[in-house]
Amino acid sequence: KWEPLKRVGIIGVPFEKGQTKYGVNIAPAAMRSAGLIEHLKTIEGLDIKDYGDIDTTAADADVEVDNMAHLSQVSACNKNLSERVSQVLKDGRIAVTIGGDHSIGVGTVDGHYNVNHDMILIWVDAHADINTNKTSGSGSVHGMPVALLVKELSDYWPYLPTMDWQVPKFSIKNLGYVGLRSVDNYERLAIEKYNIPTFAMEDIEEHGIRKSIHHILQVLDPEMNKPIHVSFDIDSLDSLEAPSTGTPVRGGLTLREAINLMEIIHSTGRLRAIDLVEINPALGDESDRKRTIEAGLCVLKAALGFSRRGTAPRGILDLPVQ
Ligand code: 6HN
Ligand code: MN
Ligand code: MN
Repeated sequence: KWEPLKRVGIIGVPFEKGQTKYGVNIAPAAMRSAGLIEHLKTIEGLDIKDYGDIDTTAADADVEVDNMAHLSQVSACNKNLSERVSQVLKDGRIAVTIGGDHSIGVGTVDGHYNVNHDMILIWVDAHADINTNKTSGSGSVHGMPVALLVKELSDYWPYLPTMDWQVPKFSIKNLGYVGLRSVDNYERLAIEKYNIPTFAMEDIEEHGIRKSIHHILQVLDPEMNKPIHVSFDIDSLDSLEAPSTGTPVRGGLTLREAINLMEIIHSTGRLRAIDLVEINPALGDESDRKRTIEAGLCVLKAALGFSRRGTAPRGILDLPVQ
């Protein structure tokens, strides 16, 4: 019943206020100048529309929430982003969002949920990003998007000025994790309390990436009938594969594992939104930057149907004769 969608919409989100390091905001421009669109065009039959960048220039309004930096700017960016993601999906396209730091997951998932209430969310990350302002050690919102999104945690937040547009409606029961290896104490408590299907690196060692993602999909959607949202933090990859990122952690996914993960998700035909976040081209040297951007491109291509086996020319049955 489900066939991979051949139409995609690209959204850039040059946003960095969910964390403290300069440079993650230039990733959409860096990805575009590295040939993002041209790379995706190598995928047979893919129809690509670029929706441009989200306006992320809101001034910092005077809102004070304890241990939560730049909330009003995070909020303004995500509100715009949520609307854009909904629009892309209503246009019948897969929403491909290039961040920006991971606080933008609030807007992408909110915008997706508003169109597809039955969506499931696969969070691919070294981190769980499920801190509240009470449990966070950093006060950076990029460590909090999952906790902001799920309705089960709404009682654990204070009133958040400027965030009235975002009523958490997504259920934590529709969330799974892949790639975790740096999880804070209360994040682990939340994973256990809500029994979130989680394949941390040691579980991936045990089962392999293929069984890991099949297991998550089986738990979240046994009928195999729900739209999939993948929020892919580039730091899920080992920092040797993707060094240019703000919170690198050694011992992560190989690029081969991440590509295979995305190939499997593509093959379901149910991928409707993918976020690629936390690439920071200002960190590391030229070779780090190039390697990280290339890794991101490989992940996106695999998600959108690029075949490592190659693709024969369409409608042609034989080699050309002399
Ligand atoms: N990311 N758990 C740490 C924190 O500050 O809450 C790290 C978060 C990293 C967030 O990589 O998207
Ligand atoms: Mn993250
Ligand atoms: Mn991360």
